[in-house]
Amino acid sequence: MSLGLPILHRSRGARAAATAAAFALGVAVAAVAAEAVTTGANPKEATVSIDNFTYAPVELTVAPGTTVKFVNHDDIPHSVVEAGGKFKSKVMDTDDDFTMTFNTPGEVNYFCGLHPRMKGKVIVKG
Ligand SMILES: [Cu+2]
Repeated sequence: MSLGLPILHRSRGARAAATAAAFALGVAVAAVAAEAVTTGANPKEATVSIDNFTYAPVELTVAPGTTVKFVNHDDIPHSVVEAGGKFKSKVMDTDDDFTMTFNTPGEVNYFCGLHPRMKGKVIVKG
């Protein structure tokens, strides 16, 4: 009987380890699946439209590595200026666009250099 207990302990430990491994594997598979969705038909591209002095969507959430195209549909020139000065588009006339790739997770706040009340945000989430 003194031999039985250690064996029982070992099998319990092995089962716990197997469960932990299966869980870890499940998480890994889920992560790969999510990645596949992001990189599938539309390989990490998104668009922000500028219409009637408004960026749309005003808050855009993207995966790291996404290239965002800002397109000015207004009859008025606009631009895209990162709040911390990290990037700045030229002044975009009607139908002009500006592209920027967002690699670092975090929030990027921007505004229009010509109309500083126009504000938008890109949220980069891994
Ligand atoms: Cu503007």
